[in-house]
Amino acid sequence: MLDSLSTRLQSIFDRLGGRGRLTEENIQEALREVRVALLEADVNFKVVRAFIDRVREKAVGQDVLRSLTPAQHVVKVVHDELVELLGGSGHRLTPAPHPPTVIMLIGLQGSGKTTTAAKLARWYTKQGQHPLLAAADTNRPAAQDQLQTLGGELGVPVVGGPGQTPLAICRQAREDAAARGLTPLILDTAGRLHIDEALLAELAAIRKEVLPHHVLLVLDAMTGQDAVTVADRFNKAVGVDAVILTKLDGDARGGAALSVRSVTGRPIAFAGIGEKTDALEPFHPDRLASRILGMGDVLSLVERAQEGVDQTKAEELVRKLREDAFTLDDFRDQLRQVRQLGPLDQVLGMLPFGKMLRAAPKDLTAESTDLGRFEAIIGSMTPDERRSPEVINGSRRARIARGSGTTVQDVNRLLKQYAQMRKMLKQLKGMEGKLRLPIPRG
Ligand SMILES: Nc1nc2c(ncn2[C@@H]2O[C@H](COP(=O)(O)OP(=O)(O)O)[C@@H](O)[C@H]2O)c(=O)[nH]1
Ligand SMILES: [Mg+2]
Repeated sequence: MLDSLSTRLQSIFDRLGGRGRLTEENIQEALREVRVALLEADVNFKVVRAFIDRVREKAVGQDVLRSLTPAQHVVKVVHDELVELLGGSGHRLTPAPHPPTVIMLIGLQGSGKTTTAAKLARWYTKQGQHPLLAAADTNRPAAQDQLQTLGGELGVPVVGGPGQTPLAICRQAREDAAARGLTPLILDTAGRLHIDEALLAELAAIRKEVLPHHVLLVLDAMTGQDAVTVADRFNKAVGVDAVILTKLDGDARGGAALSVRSVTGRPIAFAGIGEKTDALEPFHPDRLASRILGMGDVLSLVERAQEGVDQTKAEELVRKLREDAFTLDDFRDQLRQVRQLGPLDQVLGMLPFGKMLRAAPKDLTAESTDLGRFEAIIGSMTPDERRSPEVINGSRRARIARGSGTTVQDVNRLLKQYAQMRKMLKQLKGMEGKLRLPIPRG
């Protein structure tokens, strides 16, 4: 997520932190580099200018230079201004006083509306609600089928079929939702490759008649600066209450994410971070700012962990890491849990040291595919071997391989990866004290 911008900024601040004493000129120079990094990330130039001005005002003062850790101070100022730029405290969709809450998704073709409609349905289902999806994209024949399929997978009802106009589908859907006690109602509308007046008129008519509580513009983060122009047009013609940024998992340069709030004045409500229906997150400006600056997004990870991972196990793991008592049993649990959290790459991106881990030995990141084999291997070890893997000599390896239907090479590979993981965890522990807290929080 915004990887290249993130790498650039982190290297600028690493260099700044690496100089002993800072002069005002050092800071000015770093800010010039930040400016270039933002422009190259396709952030709107006016936004960049205002951003750098604000940071400069706060970061280039005697107070900063005299503080013990001027570089950290500068990072903190940049972090805080990034949070502001991304929308401050974030934006939540308030439920309507009388259900159904109606959410209308609009945006260009391919921006991710239909996928996002399904993601939202899943998200609200997880919150204990019973949503209804309306397939109001009659432009492409396959669009309604696409939503029907996704709704079917999620167990969420979908209304709207061929032969009805978009307006009729939305109107009918609203009545259905009220009658069946379903909320929120999520309207998936048609898009075009480019904005055209007919589309805007159709959407404006739906808005006027169906009166959605939240009109959400679905924006593809990969479109960079253009996204901002698109947002402006939709906002003027239809009215936009908030934005959902999709495809933040891709190598989006970040321009849209960082500009859209300040150019349109509309907050970002959710972020799409993958193609599957679970890849949607409420947008938290402070978390993304921390991620961009390499401070990790431990909070999002914890939230996911709470969804998928056994809490007591997680706590036990932390204790074991502290006591350096990480056994093969723990290794197996760990592999299982990591797999539940999502693709390893996404998970690592949320950790403060995720970037470093991503550079870790290749075969370690291939672990999820080996999971079944690993489970079998660990399963045919004795409890003793699992607790103290150093007792596993050559003949034991052969026995374990036979017992698990694998080869001695597989057993060796597992033991090697376990050793690597232990080593990495130890390093992490050692680094944490030094690197984890560059910024005083709050
Ligand atoms: N990687 C990624 N792909 C996405 C995301 N959201 C949507 N997509 C993909 O973008 C393409 C267009 O999505 P779709 O929902 O059909 O767009 P629509 O035309 O606006 O309805 C599909 O291939 C989706 O799988 C996202 O957050 N991340
Ligand atoms: Mg669609």
